[in-house]
Amino acid sequence: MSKTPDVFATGRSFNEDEVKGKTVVVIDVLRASSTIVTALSNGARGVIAVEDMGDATRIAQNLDSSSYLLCGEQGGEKIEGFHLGNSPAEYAPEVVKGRTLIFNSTNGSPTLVRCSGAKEVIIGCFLNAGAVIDRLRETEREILIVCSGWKSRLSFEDMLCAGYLLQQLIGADLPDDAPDGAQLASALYKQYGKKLVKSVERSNHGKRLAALGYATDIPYCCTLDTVSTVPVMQDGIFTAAR
Ligand code: 3SL
Repeated sequence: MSKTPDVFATGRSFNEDEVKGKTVVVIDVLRASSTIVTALSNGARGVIAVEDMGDATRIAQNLDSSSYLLCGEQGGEKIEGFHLGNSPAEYAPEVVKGRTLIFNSTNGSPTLVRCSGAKEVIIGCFLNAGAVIDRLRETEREILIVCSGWKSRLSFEDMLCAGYLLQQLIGADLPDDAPDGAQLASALYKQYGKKLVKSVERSNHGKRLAALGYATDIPYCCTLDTVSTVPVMQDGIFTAAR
């Protein structure tokens, strides 16, 4: 690893050229990155992230209907006509095994699409943080951590996860020349990392999800280092690297 990774606060706060030649970790703790990591760890064949529902249905038209599932959310709820929503609890092995998931969500999947020009795109969250760190330690490339955020705004839980990755990768104190985004994420994790679930429950999106009836997704998505699957993009499809 060459220098302290920068942290972009939202999926909109960068120019797509900025990711070129780099290893990019995309985070959407609540819930796209946690759901995709869970799905691949439970045997999904691959995940195609798309920008909108139109792209999802266009891709599906060219696939055998038994081979894929249309997945994702709008306003946190399953999209009408889709097979699955965006709760990781829906992505059990018996549901996803061997299937290609065509995945559309409000912030996570468009952010993945915006990062697709990077040399390497991987998906990170609290669940697979340890495995992501192991992979990042091996790269010589510049690393960027991209938080999906919420509709061009910063999300507390994504910045917190970025801070956790930095702490594991570099240590509790970053060098003085670390970029502001990294300093902020690191300071946030120092302040709130010990009360992860409670602080994420208090976040804007934590409250939104609880109001929609998905409160139990929050402690699940805040579980540290339980999954060894690292989704890595190749030819537009995320598959599981272990
Ligand atoms: O914005 C996203 O990509 C989603 O993860 C949001 S939600 O948690 O499904 O509401």
